[in-house]
Amino acid sequence: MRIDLISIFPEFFDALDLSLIGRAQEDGLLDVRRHQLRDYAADRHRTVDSPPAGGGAGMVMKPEPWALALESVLSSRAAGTRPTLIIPTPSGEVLSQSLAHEFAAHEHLVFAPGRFEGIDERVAAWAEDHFEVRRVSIGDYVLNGGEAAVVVMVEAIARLVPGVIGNAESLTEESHADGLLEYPVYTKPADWRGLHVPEVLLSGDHARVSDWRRQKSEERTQRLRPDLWARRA
Ligand code: JFT
Repeated sequence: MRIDLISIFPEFFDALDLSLIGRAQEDGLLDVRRHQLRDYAADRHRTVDSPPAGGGAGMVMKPEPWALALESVLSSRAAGTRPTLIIPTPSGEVLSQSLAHEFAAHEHLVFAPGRFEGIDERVAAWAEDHFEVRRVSIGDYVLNGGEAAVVVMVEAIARLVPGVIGNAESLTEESHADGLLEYPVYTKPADWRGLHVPEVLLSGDHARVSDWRRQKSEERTQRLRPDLWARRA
């Protein structure tokens, strides 16, 4: 999978070189490319923002640097392909595990995280001619810009690309895969500071263990996430 990240803070994405996603890049499963939006500005001050049309507080991102940066990505894409452009915005569709799965099946994702009061709306309109454009939010709280949201989205999506997670079982057993929360987990020692690992987990009876885990997952989901329980698979 190819991933392009365009931002005035490309260093924000250094965290993606760590751990699982970093290994997947070394293994050639992921090709992550960062771009400095200011490299596509027209003036010597490398200006990317401008006052909002209609007035009001703050600044808005100018459309032309975005178009030039996106055109540069398009010129380096696989011939005849239509990449998906993901624009983080508080007003987008909210990221879910099923949306992450959908994006993980795409061959080329381009992320356009902005700053200030947002990106001139015409960038998304113009991009429709070249990309599948998606406006996505990571949840109902306010960030100062799209970069932190992109780190979250890339981590959620990239780990679903075949081969990125070595043990495919850990994908099917995890939280949200079946609409249930995780069961509690323990390790050695069996008695730690007077707190004990549940006896069933030491029994060696795999059927009892899996029944217990399913029961704990269901209890937790009903108690902590009645919204998930109502819509479970
Ligand atoms: C916030 C954001 C997401 C997501 C992109 C851009 C500017 C600051 C801002 C905040 C409130 C209203 C602008 C962004 C997000 C989320 C994404 C931008 N801002 N207007 N905030 N919260 N879940 N994705 Cl561009």
